[in-house]
Amino acid sequence: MFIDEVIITVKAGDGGNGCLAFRREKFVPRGGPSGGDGGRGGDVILIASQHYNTLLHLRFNPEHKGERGRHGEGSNRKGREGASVDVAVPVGTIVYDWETGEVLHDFTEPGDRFVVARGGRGGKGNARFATSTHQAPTEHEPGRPGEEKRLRLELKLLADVGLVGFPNAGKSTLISRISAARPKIADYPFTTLEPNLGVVQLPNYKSFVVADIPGLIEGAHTGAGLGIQFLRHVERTRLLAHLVDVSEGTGRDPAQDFEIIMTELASFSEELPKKPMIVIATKLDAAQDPARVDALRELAHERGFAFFEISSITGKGIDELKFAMAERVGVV
Ligand SMILES: Nc1nc2c(ncn2[C@@H]2O[C@H](COP(=O)(O)OP(=O)(O)OP(=O)(O)O)[C@@H](O)[C@H]2O)c(=O)[nH]1
Ligand SMILES: [Mg+2]
Repeated sequence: MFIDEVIITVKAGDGGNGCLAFRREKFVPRGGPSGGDGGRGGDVILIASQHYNTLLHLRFNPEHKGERGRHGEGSNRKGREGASVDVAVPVGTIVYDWETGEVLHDFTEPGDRFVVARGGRGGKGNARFATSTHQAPTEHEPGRPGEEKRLRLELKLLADVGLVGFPNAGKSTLISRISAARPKIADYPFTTLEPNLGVVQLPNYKSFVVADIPGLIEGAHTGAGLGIQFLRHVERTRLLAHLVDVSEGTGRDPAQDFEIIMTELASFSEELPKKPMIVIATKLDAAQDPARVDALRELAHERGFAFFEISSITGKGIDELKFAMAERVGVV
């Protein structure tokens, strides 16, 4: 299972209480007020780290607390500040307030820091309340509570290439062919229920990441099939690879399939159809009628998309495709 969402609670440290004290010393009659301020509570800070690719580590560790500030003490001693706590999240994590749904932060750069819960201020000690007409104040404040929040962290898969297409188009088969990913493959629709990531290694020791997501069908944007929410996983890819099954087995027209998917992409967001895209005719080994491939190729070219023909069974076109993807995501 690929974990891409987790709910955590963060609680910054409470401020320490201000102190109530008076200076008491031999030979110093009526020593003034000397209660120190409480220390500030520690923050909870989220930090984007390249050492994590998933949110899994937070799933098993869902509570993070800043240290409480120490109370103020006599002799005007201020309480020590509570230590902050750092929580590492992968680059690409989006932080939502669980209650309001508001986006609090979007981590795009490694090392990016965001104070998600601020520590409470320390209370003032009674020494702070002294004035010329009020020389023996007994007022002192309690520390303020640290912020406490429930957060929903969402990680959009940072894939370079997103595979989209109808169920059974051969998306999972392709990713298993070009990467070490071994998703479930079967001849029924909606085999893939969760996105799969695959790392494609190139001979130049570079690599890129491909995301295989559940298939789309007509009306997916209204909830048909598995819906279109999985498209958020390919929203940030640099390239969409649109797979169209051109074999007769579908009982559908490939050109029409292509249009249906384009409509669904557009219903997800305006940006998605504007992304660089390549069109891939799949299952060439099982396509009898070349006219089906020709029509799709023509349509793709008309729209300005590069067109590829592959068979994941025979291996036809796979290497060229891999290279073309690598080129388009800038790793060759
Ligand atoms: N003949 C032939 N069959 C293929 C080819 N690629 C995939 N298939 C078959 O097509 C069926 C569906 O393949 P999947 O890779 O599971 O398709 P998918 O696009 O991931 O489908 P969903 O996960 O349901 O969206 C399987 O039975 C595969 O064996 C191919 O190049 N040629
Ligand atoms: Mg699949």
